[in-house]
Amino acid sequence: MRAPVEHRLEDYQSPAFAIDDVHLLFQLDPVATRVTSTLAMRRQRAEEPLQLNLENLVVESVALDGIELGESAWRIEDGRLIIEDVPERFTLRIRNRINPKENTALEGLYLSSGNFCTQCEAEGFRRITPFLDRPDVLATYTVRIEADKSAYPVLLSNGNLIEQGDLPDGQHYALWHDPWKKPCYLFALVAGDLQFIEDHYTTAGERDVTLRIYVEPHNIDRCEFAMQALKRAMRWDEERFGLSYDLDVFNIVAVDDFNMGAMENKSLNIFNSKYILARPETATDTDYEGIESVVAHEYFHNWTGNRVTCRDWFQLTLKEGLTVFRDQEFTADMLLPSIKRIQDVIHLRRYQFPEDAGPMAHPIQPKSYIKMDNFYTMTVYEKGAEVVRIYQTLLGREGFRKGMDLYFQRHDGQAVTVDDFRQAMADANGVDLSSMRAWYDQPGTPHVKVRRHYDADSQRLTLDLTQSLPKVGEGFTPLPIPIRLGLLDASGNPLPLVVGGEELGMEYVHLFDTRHQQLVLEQVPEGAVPALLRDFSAPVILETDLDDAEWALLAAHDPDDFLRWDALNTLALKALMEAVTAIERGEAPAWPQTYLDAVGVRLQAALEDPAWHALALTLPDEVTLGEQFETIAVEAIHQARKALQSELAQRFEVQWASIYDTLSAELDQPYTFNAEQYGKRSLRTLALHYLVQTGKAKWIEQALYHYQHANNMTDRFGALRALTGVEHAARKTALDDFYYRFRNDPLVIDKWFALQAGSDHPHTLEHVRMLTRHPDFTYTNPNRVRSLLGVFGQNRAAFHRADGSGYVFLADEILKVDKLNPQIAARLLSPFTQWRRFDTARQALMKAQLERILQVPSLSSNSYEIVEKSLT
Ligand code: 0A1
Ligand code: ZN
Repeated sequence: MRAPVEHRLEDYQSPAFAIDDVHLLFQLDPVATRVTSTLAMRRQRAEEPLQLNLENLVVESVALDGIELGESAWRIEDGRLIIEDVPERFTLRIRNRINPKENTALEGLYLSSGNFCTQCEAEGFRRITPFLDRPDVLATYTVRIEADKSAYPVLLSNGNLIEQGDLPDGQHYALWHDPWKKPCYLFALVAGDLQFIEDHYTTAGERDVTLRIYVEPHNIDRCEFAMQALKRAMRWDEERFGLSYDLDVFNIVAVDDFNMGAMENKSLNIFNSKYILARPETATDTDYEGIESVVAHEYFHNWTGNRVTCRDWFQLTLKEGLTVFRDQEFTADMLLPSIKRIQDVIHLRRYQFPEDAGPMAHPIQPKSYIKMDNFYTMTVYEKGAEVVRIYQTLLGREGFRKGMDLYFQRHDGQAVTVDDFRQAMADANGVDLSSMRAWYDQPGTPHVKVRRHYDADSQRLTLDLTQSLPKVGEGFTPLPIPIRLGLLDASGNPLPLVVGGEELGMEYVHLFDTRHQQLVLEQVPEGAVPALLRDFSAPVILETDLDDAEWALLAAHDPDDFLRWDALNTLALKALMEAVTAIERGEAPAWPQTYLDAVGVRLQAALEDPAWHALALTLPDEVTLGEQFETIAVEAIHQARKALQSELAQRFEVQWASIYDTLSAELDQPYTFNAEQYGKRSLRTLALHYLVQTGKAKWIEQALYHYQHANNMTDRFGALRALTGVEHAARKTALDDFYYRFRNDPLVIDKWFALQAGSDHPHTLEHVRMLTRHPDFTYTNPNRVRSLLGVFGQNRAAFHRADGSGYVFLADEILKVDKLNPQIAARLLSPFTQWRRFDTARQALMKAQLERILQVPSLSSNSYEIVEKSLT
């Protein structure tokens, strides 16, 4: 194996050549596509040879200013086409061949369901034609596509359609021109047998934009929701950020085989069909929510990513952190702001915190990489969004908007860095934000420790704040951490905050930006409780000295929806942690009365706010619970959570049943995806889960009835999920029925695979092994692979079986995937990266698999990077 090259931020050099204009001719053929590229180039640095990136393609000819170059004038070396001698300005014409059908990596030009499509981010364009494949080379593109007319009636690329027509031999062509300069990672091409739905949007500046969504013909009745979501996103971006669309057409294409969620190619977004297709009978509320936010996310990239792009890939969070923040704010406005924030925090703690504590931890601006694909991470995206949110928390919404306006004013049409973004925020508000740099340079989740000292005589409550960054250690640079706080009296009434004699209102944001600080709150009555980190104002782990009664007070009374949720969640976590310790000692868990009472109170009020209560009454997942311990006790954690679930089920059976019945009556209406129904369905499904957990036959039968009579996928799948956890004939009845009902619907069959892979049934490993041989399983479709193998890797009980058989199985499967699609294989490796967190026996078993994988001579550099970093 060739030693993989590490790319480092500190080595950045501006490009030696500019490409101002690109003409591409595609003569499409599944196994031998001919690409002719004509590049208008300009030297920017003296005495350097021209070096174009290339991968997996055959160069047939090279011509400079119209003159064919002999074989001695150019050479191919280490993934580069090198031409030693070129003038100041010149036109380069390259002809090359590619094989889309063989392209199972799904980067560059490939086939999905027989249609051509492309994926160029991050470095896929070099698999199409030799190029300066880097985001700081911006050019205008004109693209001519030629293909068989009957097989590929639709031909699409970026920008505007200039011309189309027929050619001899049943061929036809289309000519597209994109007037906006763009980096090659935003190039796209689609050719296939597709149908579209069309709609229009009129921008604030009166531009009429034609909107189309293209899908395979049998999916044409599932696009309407995505179209409406797109229009909502377009309006929202005008209202919130003053940003309008900048072309007359906006096209979306949905394909079944896609490595990620979707891609923001200029005016031709390509989507994983999972994030477009929806009908009530086939998509759950969660699917609808995902569609709305991904459609918005890709659309928002038109400004944050496309109009202003990244100088290099180390700046990825510049576009991704910012665009995730924007889609979070959008979804919050469309759904319910507090619900969205809680969901995002659950997600961050479940996926990003472990990444940030593990061997793949990296700053939101990584400093080096082997394969850029490996850095499309929860850290760059979700923690990156939290860091953008910090600007808004510090500057206020208006100040943040001013910063955004200045950012676009300064940098429209440029490829810039995260420092340019920070500077725009600072300059627009006349403040110094240089300390924010610390968030970009250091990995790891910061810890904030709070200790209280109350002096009754002076009525002062001193908060002793300490921050640390365990991942970096003693030498860390302090981070600016905004702490949004309030204060409640002993009966839960809000109190005004007084600091340094100044009255600051009922809530304020304290900027904690040193290692250690004391915050003295004045005029504080005895028994008052501080409410810290409202709205989760920073991505940190908070360690306080609050006792259970104080958490319960916050859970019952804090005005902040997030903090009330977090308080109850903290009580649940504490109860579960004690239970884990008890189980490890061989004792039965005892549940704290304060927690049980708090749950009882919530159940009384649940129907007043179903969406919030559905989140509040869901127990922390096993991974988040495991994060609380140095060593993850797989079995004890699993048992503790099961035990608490069944305790809450039995103790509150009457309440769950009443919630279930009331909501069933209220939900007896046609399905619509809206916040109200969403909340009610979530809570009703949760109630059903708890009822099934009682183990009583009547509730299992009820769940089966619920499954059979559902008029939408949310309810049907909710009931099915409840049933897959039980040992009862109803389990098989429902699973079989589900398969036959939806066997022709791949996105639903993905759910069927995922459900079995994630089940806590004792035989999950055997089921998953069998499912890899199921006729509907395939290693070439990323959604299917993720549904089965990705979900299995996240299944604590099944993957971490004590005998190590789960590890051997998954390692074998990853090696199969690695040969076909390295990006997906590298992602499947993620559960292995956590090996140091488990007991010594499991550590050894996991490590042995990592070492075995590393020995494979043909291992991809994607997988190599993950395995190698995990072992060192
Ligand atoms: N930029 C897209 C995500 C994306 C990233 C990489 C891809 O291939 C390696 C594909 C898509 C987004 O943020 O939506
Ligand atoms: Zn994105």
